[in-house]
Amino acid sequence: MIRSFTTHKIREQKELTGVYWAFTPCQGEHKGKIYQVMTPSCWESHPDFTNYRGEGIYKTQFYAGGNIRLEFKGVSHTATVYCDGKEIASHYNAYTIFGTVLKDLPEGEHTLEIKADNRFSEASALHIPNDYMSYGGINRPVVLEKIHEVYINWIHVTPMLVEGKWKAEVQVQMENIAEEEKSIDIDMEIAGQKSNLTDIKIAGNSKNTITTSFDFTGVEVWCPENPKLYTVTAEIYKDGICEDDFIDRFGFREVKLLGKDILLNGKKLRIKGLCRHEDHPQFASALPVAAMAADLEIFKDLGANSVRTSHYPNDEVFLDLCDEQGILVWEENHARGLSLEDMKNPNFEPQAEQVIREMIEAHYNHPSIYIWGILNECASDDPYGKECYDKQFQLIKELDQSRPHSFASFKFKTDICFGLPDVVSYNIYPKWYHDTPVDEYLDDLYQWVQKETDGAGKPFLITEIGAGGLYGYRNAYDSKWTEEYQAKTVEKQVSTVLNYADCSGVYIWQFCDIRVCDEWFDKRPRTMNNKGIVDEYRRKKLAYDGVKRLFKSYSNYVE
Ligand code: ADA
Repeated sequence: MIRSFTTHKIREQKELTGVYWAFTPCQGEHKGKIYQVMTPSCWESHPDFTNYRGEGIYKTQFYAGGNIRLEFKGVSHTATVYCDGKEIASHYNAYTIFGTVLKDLPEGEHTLEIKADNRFSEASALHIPNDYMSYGGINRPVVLEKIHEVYINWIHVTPMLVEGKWKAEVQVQMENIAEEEKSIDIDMEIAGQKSNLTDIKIAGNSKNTITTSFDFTGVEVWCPENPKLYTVTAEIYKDGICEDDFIDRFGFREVKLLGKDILLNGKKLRIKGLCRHEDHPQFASALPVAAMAADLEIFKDLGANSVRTSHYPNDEVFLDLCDEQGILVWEENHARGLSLEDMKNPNFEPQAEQVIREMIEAHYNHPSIYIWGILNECASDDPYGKECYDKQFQLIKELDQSRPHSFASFKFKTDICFGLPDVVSYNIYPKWYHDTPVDEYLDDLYQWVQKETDGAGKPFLITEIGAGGLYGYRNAYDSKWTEEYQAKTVEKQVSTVLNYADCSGVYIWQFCDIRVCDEWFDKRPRTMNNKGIVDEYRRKKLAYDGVKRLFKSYSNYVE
């Protein structure tokens, strides 16, 4: 599924889902053997490739002609794309969208090949052996479109409340793939308001972004309790004929910071969240929309109001569902636990910054996203690391001034970056990785931030706290890894954080058990990260009811 709503009524689109692809591994014992598969899917979901780390080629046919655009929602983790044997695109990172245009394609059958590579190497600074699985395959949909010479790349809507009245700034980026300059008209409609711009010029082979402002009366705000969504449409006309259109959704909501509070529509937010990986024993990281929706039903049953997309940009369909269900999102670029050495890989900065650009360009309009995160638990205790954090925060502010930003630190009292983010966030594991009492540990850390760092006075979030629990494991003394120990510990951790007046909320680590890379076997029973409140099949552990009771006993806002 491309999106949970129609994004085009004029532009012809065909999702290459539900068609057979021929899959061939390029290495390993099955090298050269041809398999019939459907996408989106990861090769680890096939019995012959449950642990295959290498390259694989997916091949299918399509019928088209004229100006064709191909969009790849996710290929894991490095893609090289060929049409009729000729390379037409390449991309690094499993979690962000890329596309390419084929001009004047001859009408007829064509062959599309996507080579996916999930190997680890110096060329991959972000996908590294880690405490989650870097799968291989086409993890999100491939979309085939027919376009005219001028088409719309994206629409960005920035709602703002000015003296009690809602306004919105609307940016439309168009692309002209012809050699010569083009002149077009644009009709826009947004939440019932219309506008028409004429004789917009776009130079040959270039992009042009136009900006228009609108005023609104009588609109409903988007909030967890009433996730009201509105539609924005732009249509391109040439000589009176509509040649392209783009439809997106947005919400009237405002995120501001006031002292130590995060304000959603002027009210002090209390985050009751869980960290979620895109991971499933059947689907790997290529979860179908029904599985995503089922996960969100569990979030709602728990009384959670937020999800942290640990540790990468999520599938935009999942974000659509969060918009519709009123689940707030902390979305972050792709990084987990990169050391100073990892950050000094020459590929790190360009690859990390590319993810930020692609994430914000594609996800800008989602009202559920209230904050952008970066670089989870990277080298924020080092001057070089700090320079990287600083550059990435500056890039976020260039691309989006409407949301705060943050990063999740695990550097305890050695972090030197808290002057950079809008919100100070920590991952802590008292009573799991160390037996310190939770309240003592939390208060000691918060007071250190206030007294010793430039993070003083900023909103403060706990972005990870939790404990391991093996589904079905019991013993006579409730040791670590029993469900009893996890339930008792998580209840104590979550209640302590939610009771801490100076903290804006909590994300439990984590929603469900997930597969991790083999290299993590020695630290992870079952080669899984077992800190889920539900296991990988989404079966409740003992901790579930305690979390539900706690989350339901706190409102979404601090009175
Ligand atoms: C870190 C990390 C998570 C996970 C967690 C754990 O906080 O951000 O991805 O690895 O630790 O389970 O220890």
